Amino acid sequence: MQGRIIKIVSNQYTVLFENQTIVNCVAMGKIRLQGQPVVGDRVLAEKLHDQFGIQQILPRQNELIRPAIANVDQALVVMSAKEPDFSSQLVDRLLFLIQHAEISPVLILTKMDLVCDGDPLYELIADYRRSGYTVVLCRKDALDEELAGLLKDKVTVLTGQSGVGKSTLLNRLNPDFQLATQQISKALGRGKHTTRHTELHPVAGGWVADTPGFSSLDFSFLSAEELAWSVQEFRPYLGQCRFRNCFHADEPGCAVKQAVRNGSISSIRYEHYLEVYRLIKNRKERY
Ligand SMILES: Nc1nc2c(ncn2[C@@H]2O[C@H](COP(=O)(O)OP(=O)(O)OP(=O)(O)O)[C@@H](O)[C@H]2O)c(=O)[nH]1
Ligand SMILES: [Mg+2]
Ligand SMILES: [Zn+2]
Repeated sequence: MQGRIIKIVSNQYTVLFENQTIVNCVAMGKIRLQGQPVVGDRVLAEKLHDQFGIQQILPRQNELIRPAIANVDQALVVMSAKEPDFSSQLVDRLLFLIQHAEISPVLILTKMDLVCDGDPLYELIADYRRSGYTVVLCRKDALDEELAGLLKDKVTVLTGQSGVGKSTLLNRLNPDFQLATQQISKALGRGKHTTRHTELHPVAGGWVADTPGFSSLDFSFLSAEELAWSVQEFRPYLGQCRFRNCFHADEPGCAVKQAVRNGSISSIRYEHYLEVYRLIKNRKERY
């Protein structure tokens, strides 16, 4: 039987089969050769005695490392306007990692009820929209119709820092949910991350993975070449630089820098690219 892993808790794999039944499975020893199964994996499973065993992980269409998930149609970069403060540096770093995985990103701004008209944040929002990103604004006590429309018939992963309101969004979209959110867990005296595991939930006619918020991002597996390719806005200009191995930093005749100068590429995104580029370069120099 073929299915998709929708939840993993220690050695228990919850699989949604093609006939829409949801069954707890164990992983057979031989699939360890294929690496660790992750949420979103398409798998083949068989009934053995009284339980189902996952026999094979089918090839992944795409995958993210943190949160660990495979085969998603899109990733929502969830960032709060306030509490924690909006950081376009963090958003851009997430965008680079998501685009590196060839997943399409959508930017979701939560807690817009905490922002006044005329806040400088609106300039940043306009900058993302000019760059071609879809930006959805969300607030407490509002209908999220636009967001619901984006989720229909798709598999979506939520990514973003702890406390930005990922679980709150899903609870609002589906009032049947009772996903734990930060206030509740504070009362329980738990640690910083309220959501403890990645899980796909049926929401608004699609499947959405709530994930634990991250506390740091990892660029250690990315080369400088891969980074430049991970900036969506650079792609039309790559290959037009004077030097074939241009990193769009100090080189003359750089088509990317020219596009930044004439406003076709956001200078904010370019600065954030340069920061990560230097991180990667300095890491190399240390070895
Ligand atoms: N004012 C306001 N508060 C919000 C909004 N969305 C979420 N919050 C609050 O933000 C806090 C954190 O929300 P969570 O949904 O737990 O955040 P999370 O992203 O799931 O956090 P982790 O599970 O730790 O990654 C909660 O106290 C929410 O009530 C919003 O739109 N407006
Ligand atoms: Mg959560
Ligand atoms: Zn260049």
